[in-house]
Amino acid sequence: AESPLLITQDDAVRTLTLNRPAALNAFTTQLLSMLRTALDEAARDDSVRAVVITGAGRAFSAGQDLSDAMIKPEFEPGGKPKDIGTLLDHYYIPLALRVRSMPVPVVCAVNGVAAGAGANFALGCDLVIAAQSANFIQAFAKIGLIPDCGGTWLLPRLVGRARALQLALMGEKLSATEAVQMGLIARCVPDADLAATAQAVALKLAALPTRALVETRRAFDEAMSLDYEDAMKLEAVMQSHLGFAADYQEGVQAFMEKRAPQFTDR
Ligand code: T3D
Repeated sequence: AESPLLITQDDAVRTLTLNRPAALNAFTTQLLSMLRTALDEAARDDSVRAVVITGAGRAFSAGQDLSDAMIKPEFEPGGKPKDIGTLLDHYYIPLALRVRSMPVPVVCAVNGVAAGAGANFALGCDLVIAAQSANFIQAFAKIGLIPDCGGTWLLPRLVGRARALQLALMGEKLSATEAVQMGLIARCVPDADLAATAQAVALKLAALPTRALVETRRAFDEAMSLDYEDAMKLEAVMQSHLGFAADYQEGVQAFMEKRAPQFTDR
């Protein structure tokens, strides 16, 4: 059988494609493990300067595979429902943190529906670009759960409490266009252009000073829990380090010499 995760590389861009199209790329524990391993490998590989995550077929991901053995409640007498908390602790949390700590930028190309953990996994990536026909569904409430895979943290921060509650409680389909208008995602493009746009964006990111991009993500995340002054103090500490790095020297020198910079830090 074909692998549930396809891994390809074009130039400095590593692309990970969720590949269980018949189940709308729902996450099994196997797929979650493979995704995390693939991200670990990309993180270790210096030839990789940007990652694209996308899905095969008509969906990005329908979230947790509700038929996967680990979570299927057993209703036989004496059978116990499996603990979803354990599933989150062992699979979803490390995966989401892996994305958030990648040493290179991560672009999510949402090619179709992104539901439940599939939506929130996508929203945790650095840049989310959706196909026009894609949509986002906070499907959790419909099956008696709360938004997970970072949803409770991400949604109110991305769109504010009122809209976050609207999305999470109603669990309605949100089109890619509405998602852009709401500020949930950065960009939406015609379906036919999605793959090429994601690749072009990733290539552009790959040519930029990687360390500065990753430190920007980290500064934004850390500033969430800081006051104005402390955020600026953190900026000063991070800027101090970046100011001694080769990329800064190259960036300034290239500017002065009116040539394209060649960034190498990662
Ligand atoms: O225990 C836990 O849940 C742990 C925590 C998990 C976090 C979560 O992710 S909870 C949310 C889980 N996801 C959902 O509740 C979404 C379920 N899926 C849907 O609501 C719909 O499939 C969609 C709205 C995403 C798409 O609808 P539609 O009509 O375009 O497609 P479909 O016919 O429903 O699905 C196509 C196939 O994919 C179908 O299989 P079949 O009948 O052709 O053999 C369907 O069963 C399968 N599929 C879709 N979603 C899942 C799935 N199989 C397993 N798990 C899924 N989540």
